Amino acid sequence: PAPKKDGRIEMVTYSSNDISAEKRAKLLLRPIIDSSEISARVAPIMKDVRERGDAALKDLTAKFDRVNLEHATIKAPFNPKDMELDPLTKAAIDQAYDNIYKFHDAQMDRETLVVETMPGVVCSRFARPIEKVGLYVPGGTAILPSTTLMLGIPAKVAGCSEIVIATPPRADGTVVPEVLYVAHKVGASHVVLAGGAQAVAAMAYGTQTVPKVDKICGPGNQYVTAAKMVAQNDTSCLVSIDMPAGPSEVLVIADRTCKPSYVAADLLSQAEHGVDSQVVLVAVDLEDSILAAIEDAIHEQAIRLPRVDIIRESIPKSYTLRVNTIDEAVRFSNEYAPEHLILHIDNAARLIPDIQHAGSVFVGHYSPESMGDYASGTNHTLPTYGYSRMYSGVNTLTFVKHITSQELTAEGLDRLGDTVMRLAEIEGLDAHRNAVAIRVADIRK
Ligand code: HSO
Ligand code: ZN
Repeated sequence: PAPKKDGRIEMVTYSSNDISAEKRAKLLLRPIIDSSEISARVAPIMKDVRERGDAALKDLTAKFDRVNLEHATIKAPFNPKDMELDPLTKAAIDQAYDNIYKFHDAQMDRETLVVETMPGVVCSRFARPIEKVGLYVPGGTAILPSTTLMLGIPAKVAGCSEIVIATPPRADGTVVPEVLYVAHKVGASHVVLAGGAQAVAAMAYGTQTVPKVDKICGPGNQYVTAAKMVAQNDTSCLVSIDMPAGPSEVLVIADRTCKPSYVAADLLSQAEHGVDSQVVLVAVDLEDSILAAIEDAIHEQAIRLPRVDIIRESIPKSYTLRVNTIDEAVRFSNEYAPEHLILHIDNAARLIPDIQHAGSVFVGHYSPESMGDYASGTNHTLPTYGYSRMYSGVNTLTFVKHITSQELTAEGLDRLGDTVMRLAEIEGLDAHRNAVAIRVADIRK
């Protein structure tokens, strides 16, 4: 049932002392996404864009976004008038850009790795940029220049030769100036005025005006995610993606040293993203009065927020789990594998060695997620839905691939030749054996 408009905004509370194993297992789950049903819905949209290109893109934007566009794509150089910003906004974007650039530049793999595995057998590995990348910047309920920074900067640092950005147009058919300004700063060649599966299809297959890309990155709703998966599985377009995505999440661990108003503020910053945001508070041995103070602060802060209507839906779906020890909290967090993990405890850094799964960790009372969402330097495009068990967030290496190489001397071939000939024999691959034997015969003459 929809929560009452004037009702108290609160999370459900459980205690690890009295929940069943089944209930605990349920708390670790995310809402079920029926990907086959969504894939079936995006398939015809993608086929249309593939077949009719820009015409389909414009028709679909008219249909889904109710915007009629003359051109579906803007090409660089962008019109300075379309990216005019007030000085404070520009300064904020520039400072965020600089920090994100610094952190991502330090991640770049510029040195060739060289290992002589045996005398005369030298193996190397070096990075090369993925040439053409497509960056999806969602529109929807918020404008997201920050996401343009988070995707564009690592692509630029990696040295991608073509950066294409897709983002839904505003009602008047223009691009958000903040997004265009960042597109300009990261050196994007094209901005595609489209959202949803149609935008993904345009970048995956290419159109008359949209270059076909090699990899598509960026967050999006279920349709965007499904379209990325469909494209990735379609060998005819030869495209990869960053990672699967679900609704955004935060798990907060708070103990008696926490400041209730800070905890509430952090929970709400996640809850305001969308009605499906996942918000979890793991309360470690908290007195009832501290938990009550957090709950009061959630309500009091929430009712003053412009996005309170979203929060009225997301917070009641969220929960607090009371646990007895920090160890128990960390164990639960590792099993949940959150996108964001915030540690509201003194000396929080001591927990880092025990953290096994999380997209990004916010350590201590003065590290709200908002800092990483915008400007500290870390990336905010992170694995959700429990995928932080095996995926990294977007980073500079998202936009490169590695090539290995080897060079053997005659001595190296001689030393290792018998081993390779023996292994080729075992596999019954005589041509492989011969490629070694023919050389070894010369060397050993
Ligand atoms: N927390 C979001 C990213 C974001 N926050 C963008 C504000 N703007 C998903 O990680
Ligand atoms: Zn956020």
